[in-house]
Amino acid sequence: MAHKPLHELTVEEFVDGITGGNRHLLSRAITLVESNRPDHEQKAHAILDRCLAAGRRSIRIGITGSPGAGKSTFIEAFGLELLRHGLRVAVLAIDPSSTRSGGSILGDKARMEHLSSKPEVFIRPTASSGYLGGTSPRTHETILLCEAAGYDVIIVETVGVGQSEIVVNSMVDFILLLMLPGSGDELQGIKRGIMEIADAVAITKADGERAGIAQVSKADFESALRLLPEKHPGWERKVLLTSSLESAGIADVWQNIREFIDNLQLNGQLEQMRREQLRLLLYTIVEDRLKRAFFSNPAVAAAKGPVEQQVLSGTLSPFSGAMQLLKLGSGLA
Ligand SMILES: Nc1nc2c(ncn2[C@@H]2O[C@H](COP(=O)(O)OP(=O)(O)O)[C@@H](O)[C@H]2O)c(=O)[nH]1
Ligand SMILES: [Mg+2]
Repeated sequence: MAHKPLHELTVEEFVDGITGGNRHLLSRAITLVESNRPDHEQKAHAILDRCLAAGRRSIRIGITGSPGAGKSTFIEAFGLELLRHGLRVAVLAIDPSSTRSGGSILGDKARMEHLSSKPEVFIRPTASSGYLGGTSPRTHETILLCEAAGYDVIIVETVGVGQSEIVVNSMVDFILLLMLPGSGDELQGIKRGIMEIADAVAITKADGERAGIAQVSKADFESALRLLPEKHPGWERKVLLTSSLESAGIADVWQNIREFIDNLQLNGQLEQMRREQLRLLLYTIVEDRLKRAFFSNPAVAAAKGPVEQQVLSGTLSPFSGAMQLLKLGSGLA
């Protein structure tokens, strides 16, 4: 492709393009955000600063659940529902396995076939680049770019591996947890942490022979949710039955999210939540920068292997090892 190299486009060209709805430039700006090159990063942040100043707002929805829970298929049906309401939709599909194979992303694209062909829709598969569960400050920055591009609803798909949802929780307004029919027994274990951050649960694939068991799961999850502490005071978390294949219950999910947003807007919680998101982004960026600066320090890079070996062989304690590295890095110890 005969694109101008990224560095040749000015910040103004990027910002005008993004805010003017140019999907190609939005995509290239996201590539800058994801780049590790210092000049790219600098440019990305200049673009982000200008984009934030545009002050556009969206509804940000996190969709989480185990692999195979039906997230991508749900987003296809849900996205089409949003289009019927005249909304523009951005989808950030984050897949931790994508760095290795790329295969699952292709699968996701296929599952969002109708959605991805619409001009009002922007779909961006995002490689996790080593972050737990695939979310990073970059995901948040990408959300901000999509917002500046005028997308009304931004959907972030993450695989439910535990920690990633907690991170996503800091950048979206609403978290929808997708669960398979008959998964009620998972309520005892690891899924509890994820349940605590969900604003609603959708039982997926409630069609065909699974319809009956989906009803049972709905009741299981409803009672489990009642036992959890409130996430947002005054918001009662619902369990909804959905079938993406039959487009059933999809409109109810959107209705539920609208109610949630209206509810939080009325009592000022939405504003508070947005401020909290910015506060967390501030510190996430600081931590991310410190960490990268530290590990890219040549002295640290050289000592890391040997120190690690000594810790593993028991000749050095992890604490002393950490201090050695920190001293080499920046005198932080
Ligand atoms: N019967 C039925 N199957 C579904 C439904 N939604 C998804 N599936 C199937 O479940 C599998 C996993 O779906 P996918 O969306 O890729 O799940 P993800 O890994 O959570 O993104 C696919 O084979 C889908 O065709 C549904 O509503 N009903
Ligand atoms: Mg998927």
